[in-house]
Amino acid sequence: MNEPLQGIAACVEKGKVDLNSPHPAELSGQEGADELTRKALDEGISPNRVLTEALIIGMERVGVKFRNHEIYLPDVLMAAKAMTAAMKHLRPYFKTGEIRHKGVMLMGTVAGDLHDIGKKIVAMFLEGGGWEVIDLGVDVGAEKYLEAIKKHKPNAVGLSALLTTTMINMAEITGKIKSLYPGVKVLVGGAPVSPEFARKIGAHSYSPDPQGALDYLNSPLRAPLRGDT
Ligand code: B1M
Repeated sequence: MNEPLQGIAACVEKGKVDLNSPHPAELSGQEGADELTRKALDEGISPNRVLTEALIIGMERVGVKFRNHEIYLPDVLMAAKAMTAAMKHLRPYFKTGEIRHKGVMLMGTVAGDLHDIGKKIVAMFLEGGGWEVIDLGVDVGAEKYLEAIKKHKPNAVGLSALLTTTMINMAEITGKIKSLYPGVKVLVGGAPVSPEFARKIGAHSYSPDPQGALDYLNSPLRAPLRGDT
């Protein structure tokens, strides 16, 4: 990997947003993901290389460390912030078609549930992994998912729930999506959700964390439920 790309990947991994950001202390006073991404593009490095050889690599490292409990939620949030700062320079190239997303993913927290922090983190990971993510917000019922599928024609839909009383709503939403749009994959997650529950409601995949959701999307949409033997 060339030096500017290595620098950007390291900024995402360490959550170094820009020159003025005090975090992490060891990079204080140095340029962050924001400035390094702008410079890389100005030097003629293709936006696609910045995405695939720097941002995605940085976020992958974060995902693996988070899964292995080597880093914690605040570190992930800082990494996502750094990635967002870099992504703002890449957005125009997505619009011109110069870089293409791997696919489209709809994300929402299911009906009755207002918890959105985890869902947003998953969305940021997927975006950092090269997917276009359309976030439908919280308290999303079957009808809203179905309308959005019709409009955006996603490859996959992600359902998040944090309450034992709302995770049951995943069953109806999953059933309707599968019967009306059999080509669309349904991924479920959130603290109370388990592989057994996901299997019971017929979801295509379950992941306890953002990296697992990304791995599933990147695995030609054929991965078995995590937890399967
Ligand atoms: Co709520 N709340 N809350 N709450 N709240 C919990 C979830 C609870 C466990 C607290 C407790 O009692 N110990 C409990 C649920 C109990 C249960 O159902 N068994 C609870 C309750 C009861 C409630 C209310 C009912 C309280 C009340 O009013 N009496 C109420 C419900 C409101 C509603 O939704 N209708 C309520 C309200 C709230 C706040 C609004 C105050 C706030 C939410 C703010 C917001 O999101 N904007 C809140 C919060 C913050 C929490 C806790 C403290 C933290 C949740 C969180 O953000 N975790 C939580 C207790 C706890 O977890 N310690 C709690 C951090 C987040 C990064 O993790 O969301 O798990 P998480 O997401 C992870 C993974 O699960 C996974 O990846 C994420 C990143 O690692 N993941 C996916 C998530 N979605 C995924 C989807 C995927 C794949 C992976 O694929 C599609």
